[in-house]
Amino acid sequence: MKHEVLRALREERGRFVSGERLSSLLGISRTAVWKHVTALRRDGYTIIGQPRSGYALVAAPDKLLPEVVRAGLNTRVIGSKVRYLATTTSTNDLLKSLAAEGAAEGTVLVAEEQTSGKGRLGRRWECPPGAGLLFSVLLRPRLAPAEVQGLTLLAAVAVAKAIASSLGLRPEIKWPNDVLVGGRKVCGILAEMVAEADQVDFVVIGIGINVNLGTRPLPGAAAGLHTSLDAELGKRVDRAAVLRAVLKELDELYSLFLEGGPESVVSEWASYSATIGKRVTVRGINETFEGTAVAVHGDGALVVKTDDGEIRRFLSGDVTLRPDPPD
Ligand code: BT5
Repeated sequence: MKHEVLRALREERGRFVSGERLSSLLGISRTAVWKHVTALRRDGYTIIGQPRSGYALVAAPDKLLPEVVRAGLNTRVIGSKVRYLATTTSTNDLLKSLAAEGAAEGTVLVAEEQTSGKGRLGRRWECPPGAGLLFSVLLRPRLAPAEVQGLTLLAAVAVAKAIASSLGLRPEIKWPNDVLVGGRKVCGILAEMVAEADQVDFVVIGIGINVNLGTRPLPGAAAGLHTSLDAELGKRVDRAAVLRAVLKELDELYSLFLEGGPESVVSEWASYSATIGKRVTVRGINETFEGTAVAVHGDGALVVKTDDGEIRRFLSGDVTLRPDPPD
C-alpha cells in the first residue's frame, strides 16, 4: 500500500493532494495514509504535509530503491524484478546465489555499495557508496556456453547506447567490455555463467558505471584512466534515469540477440568500437601480441592482424590501444 500512496503522490507531480482524497482513492483510513507517508519519509522521500492542503511529494531520495528504478520502466524481461541492497559483497555473487535458488530471468540486483566488488581475472571494482551504479542482471538464455561471450558485447552496447541517448555523450567500447568516455573508463562489465556441458543454466551480467564520482581518485585504479559521467557533463547525473536507460537498451538488445543470434549485435558493437582499426597490444593469459585490431566476431572474439602478418583470434585478454606509427 505504501507504493500505492507513493504512486498517487507522484501522479500529482509536486501538487498537494488531500489526505481525504488519498484515503477514498486507495480505500484506506486517513490514519493509514499518514502512516504510509511517515514510512515513505523514512525511506528518504521529502513529502510536505499541510493541514488543509494535504500532502505533496517534492523530492525522491537519491537511492536506487526498486520503486524508483521501476517508475516508468517499460521493459519485457529485464527488470521484471528489482532487488535493492544498501550494501553487499558483490552484486554478481549474490545474484548467482539467488539464481541457484530459482530467481526469475530478468531479475536486477542493485546495491549502493560493494565491499568486494569484482573485476575480471580476480581484479577489483571500486566505487564510493552512492556514487555510481552497481548492479547485476540475471539471464537464462538457451545458449551453448561458447555463445555466452556475445552477451558481454551486448551489455557493452546497451551501456554505450544508454549513455548516448540519455546524456548526449559519445561513448566508445574498448574490447572486450570497457565503456569509455573521452578515452577514459566509465563502465566495466563482468559476465559470469553457470552451465552444463552443452547448455547454459544462467548468466549473471554485472555492470559498474561511474556516475557521480566527480574527479575523485579510486584505490587501485591508475589516475587518468577512469572518469565519471558527472565529470564529463559538468553536472550531477540522475542515477536512476541512467539505470532505466541501460535496462531498456538491454531488454531490446536481448530480444534481438535471442531472435537474430549474436551477429545481430556485432554491427552495433562495431559502431561504438574504440578498438577496430587501431594498433593494439593484446595481453592474453600467457602471451602478448602487437598488431592491428581488424574485427570482432559474434562469439566475442577479437581478431587481430599481428605485426608479422598472422591473423589471431582472442577470446579473452586485455587490450591497450597504441598510437598509430608515424607515416
Ligand atoms: C571490469 O573488470 O571492468 C568489470 C567490472 C564489473 C563491476 C561490476 S559492479 C556490479 C557487479 N558486481 C561485481 O562484483 N562486479 C560487477 P576489469 O576489466 O578487470 O577492470 C578492473 C580494473 O579497472 C581494476 O583493476 C582497476 O584498475 C580499474 N577500476 C576499478 N574500479 C574502477 C572504476 N570505478 N572505474 C574505472 N576503473 C576502475
